[in-house]
Amino acid sequence: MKIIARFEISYYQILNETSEIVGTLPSFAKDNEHLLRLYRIMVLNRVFDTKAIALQRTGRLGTYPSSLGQEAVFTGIGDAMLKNDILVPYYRDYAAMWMRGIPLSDILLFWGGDERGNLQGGEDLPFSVPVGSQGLHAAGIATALKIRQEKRAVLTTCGEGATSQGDFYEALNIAGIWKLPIVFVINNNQWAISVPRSQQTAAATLAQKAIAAGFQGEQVDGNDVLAVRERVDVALTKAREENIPTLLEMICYRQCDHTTADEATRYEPKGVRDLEWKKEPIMRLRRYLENLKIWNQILEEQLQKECTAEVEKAVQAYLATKPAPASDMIDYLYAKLPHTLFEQREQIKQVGDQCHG
Ligand SMILES: Cc1ncc(C[n+]2csc(CCOP(=O)(O)OP(=O)(O)O)c2C)c(N)n1
Ligand SMILES: [Mg+2]
Repeated sequence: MKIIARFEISYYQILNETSEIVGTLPSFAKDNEHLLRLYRIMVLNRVFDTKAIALQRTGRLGTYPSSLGQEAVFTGIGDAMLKNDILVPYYRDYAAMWMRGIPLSDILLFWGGDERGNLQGGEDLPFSVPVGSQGLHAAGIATALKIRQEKRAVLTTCGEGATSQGDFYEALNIAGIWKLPIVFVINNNQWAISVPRSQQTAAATLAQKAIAAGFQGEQVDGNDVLAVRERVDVALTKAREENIPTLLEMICYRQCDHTTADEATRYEPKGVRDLEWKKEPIMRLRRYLENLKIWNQILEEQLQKECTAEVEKAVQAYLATKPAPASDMIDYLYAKLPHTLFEQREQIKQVGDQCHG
């Protein structure tokens, strides 16, 4: 017997739970303005989530999945991506979407649902509610970029539950064998609705799922925005420059119900959330900024006010938006409408016009 292959999975952390630097400080993190920008976006993300839940509870928004406790993952991703890269998200990546130009009011419109008398997904948004299928779409896009020899990367996200879906493995496999310019990010928030990570897979890490596909997987502290930003940047550069795919497993915790339609107290063991809260990303960075003497209570209050005003503006725009015509659900699917859908479109239009008329 001889060993013919060995594999290791690394875990990356830069800013630890008690806000101390424990890893090599990347150059972006030596720029105070950059650190403040990351902090502001995470706070905006949290204020937005709080408001969206309030809208749902008062009957003005459909079902909403919060990103509470996961802000560092999506902020780090949004910050590391270049404008030209392509994000193929799932459904909690609000910070990344916002940083890439999607207005907060559009995110609200997406989740608007029937409560607003609107149709779910009435806006032409580049995100939907996939669980694991988006990896294949992302691999397809990455294939196109490679064929066209464009120096751009695709980044796709999913939850840890999604990694049990067959499509996920197929996407990794093709990314490995075709050497695609792609980064897979798993937001491992420990829960897939009521299914805990421990019941999702017998594998020691989710990152190691990349090994079978022939490329590197690594774990990153998903509560550490510095580590997230750095590892995503490294992975995107490898994708863009060398067509090397990477899988990043971000370790964090879902500090909220799965969605507003869920009640986690029915299945979540008592005390775990509080324990995990000690690692949460926003206070962690805030303490670090305070230690650097570039943040204080006055600036915090000012930021909270600014974020509230920005979210309020988005809410007003959302509430003032007329419901999209029902025929939109056909109109934005094809460049040229297939003739078999003409009749159906007419019927939808008539019913829709009656509803909205
Ligand atoms: C193919 C498919 N199966 C099941 C669902 C129902 N569903 C929606 S979200 C979800 C849990 C996903 O958990 P995870 O991937 O960990 O992401 P998280 O919601 O925790 O961010 C499930 C099972 C779905 N939308 N699509
Ligand atoms: Mg999950």
